[in-house]
Amino acid sequence: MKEQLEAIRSEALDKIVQVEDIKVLQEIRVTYLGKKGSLTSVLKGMGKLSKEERPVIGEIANKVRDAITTALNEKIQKLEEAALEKQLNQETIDVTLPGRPVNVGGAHLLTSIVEEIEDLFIGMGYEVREGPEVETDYYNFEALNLPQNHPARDMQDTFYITNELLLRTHTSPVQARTMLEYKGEKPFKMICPGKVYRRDTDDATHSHQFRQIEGLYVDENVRMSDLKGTLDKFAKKMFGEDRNIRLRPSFFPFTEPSVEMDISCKVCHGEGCNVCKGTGWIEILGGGMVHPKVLEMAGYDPKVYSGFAFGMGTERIAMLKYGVSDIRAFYTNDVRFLKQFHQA
Ligand code: 2U9
Repeated sequence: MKEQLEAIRSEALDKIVQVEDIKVLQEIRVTYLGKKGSLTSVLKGMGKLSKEERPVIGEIANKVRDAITTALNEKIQKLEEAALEKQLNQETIDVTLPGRPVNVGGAHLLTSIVEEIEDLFIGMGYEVREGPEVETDYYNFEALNLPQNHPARDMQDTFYITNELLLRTHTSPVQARTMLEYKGEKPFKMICPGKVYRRDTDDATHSHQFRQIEGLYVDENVRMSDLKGTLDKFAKKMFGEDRNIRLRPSFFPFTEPSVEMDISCKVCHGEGCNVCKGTGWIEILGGGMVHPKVLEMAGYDPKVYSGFAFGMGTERIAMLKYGVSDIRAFYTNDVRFLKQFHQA
């Protein structure tokens, strides 16, 4: 029996040394140590041994079982470690490899310009307001002192939807709505950026859809000098502290008196050159004191309140600031054009 046990030990250990597969090792465990395994069947025959032999053989059998178990466990552990090592090596990440570049977009130039102008006016106490692009004839024209038969109401200039509804031709109805909301009682400062629509033929300087930013300040004792100071601040912040402004008389139905504002040419500083067509000045926006009729229609007493208003084309501001010569570049979205204005 002793010889049998020794044979089992050496056969099992030989196999364990040779096998390189965990599954096969588990099968070896069953073959030698399982319920029907060869070691177990030898032990079953121990009943036939004498009293003296039994503990001796029992001890040998235990040693054989321990030797096989230890050899199996060690080999399985060794194979598992090797498998893990192999997997870790395969999954190694080289952190020194350069990353794949990610295409990062950026704000459209017009969006950036609007945000810049908003920040500037918010800093001067203005609120930013928006309103509908489909407007009523009343808010777009009537409330702004553009009565029936006024030439600006012409079908040639306005996209009418019905007799009463139209695509707004300016952002001024947002201001009319705000004044009505404040019921003729509250002084306020507001700007309203937004899209407007006009029946123009598109070319380098015209678009049937463009953007405006308009401003309105209503309070007691608002004067033309307040408008001039505000617009001077705007022009210098937007185009550079070395730029000057001038106001020229003009006409708008909703302001009286009305003005147009020029800034000094950045190329010739007022001397006259090609850029400013020899005048030394470039027109950038319009404005004026709110017409008493407009104040009155919106519920503000023109004897108590006065106000100034101004309006500018956002695209025009962007074109002048960045030297863009064709307004259509803003809408065709060629990334080569757009990318130039992305901040790093
Ligand atoms: C209310 C009262 C007055 C808004 C004004 C202008 C002058 C102006 C143009 C500039 C270029 C429009 O984009 S553009 O074609 N705008 O010159 N806008 S005053 O005046 C208002 C608005 C609302 C209640």
